Amino acid sequence: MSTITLALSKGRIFEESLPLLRAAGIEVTEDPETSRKLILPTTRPEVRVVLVRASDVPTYVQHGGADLGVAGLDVLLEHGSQGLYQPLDLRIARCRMSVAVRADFDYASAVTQGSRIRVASKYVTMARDHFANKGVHVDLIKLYGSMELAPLTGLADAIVDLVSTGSTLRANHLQEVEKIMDISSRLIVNQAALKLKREPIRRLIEAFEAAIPRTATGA
Ligand code: PRT
Ligand code: MG
Repeated sequence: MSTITLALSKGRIFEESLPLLRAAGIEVTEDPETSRKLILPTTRPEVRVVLVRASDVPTYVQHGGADLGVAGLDVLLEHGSQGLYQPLDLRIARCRMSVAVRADFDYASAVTQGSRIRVASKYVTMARDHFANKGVHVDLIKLYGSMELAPLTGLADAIVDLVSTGSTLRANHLQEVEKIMDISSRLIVNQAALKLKREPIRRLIEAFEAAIPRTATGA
């Protein structure tokens, strides 16, 4: 029996993947918040979970360190998804990629055609594409966290960041002025594993698909 390795990141992706795993008959038998293990066994002897940073999930799956993984669309767009099979939108860890500015900043005037704006973000590729499509020149400042601070300190005019409840923006007196896109997590699969472990992977994909959360509107 071939082993199946699934890469997940701790936190919301791990938590929200559990019901999908359960639907596939997989229970993770150790809690990543209390265990120091990076390889977690499951109730299915041939299936194991490896815990990696959210932004490292595509790398693990691309190079075969894991057969499958769960990664946010933000991570996939920023990292690139070459050589990855993406069979499912799992509709978990949902949020949106947005532009935010200080409440006293006139965004509408700042993004007229041909203008110039300073934008700080962890998502420089997405930010560059977004403003290029609007015909706005952008000076990009790459940050690794605490993006909310950039407009407050004068480092940048705007940030491009993930928003879910909006409470982080509100707490820092920032305003969401434009949604770039909706974000959710995707199942990604290593291409070689898909060929070599075809049947077990196909069964997993089917079980996950049947358990994807649907909204009340069916959207
Ligand atoms: O935290 P770490 O540096 O280890 O890695 P990570 O931030 O990449 O991982 P994690 O687990 O925080 O996020 C994993 C994935 O969850 C992301 O790649 C997104 O696809 C998805 N996701 C869903 C989110 C959010 N919702 C979210 N709200 N990722 C980040 N956030 C941030 C947001 O940017 C804000 O700073 O959480 C903060 C709180 O958001 P509000 O709007 O609810 O206040
Ligand atoms: Mg985080």
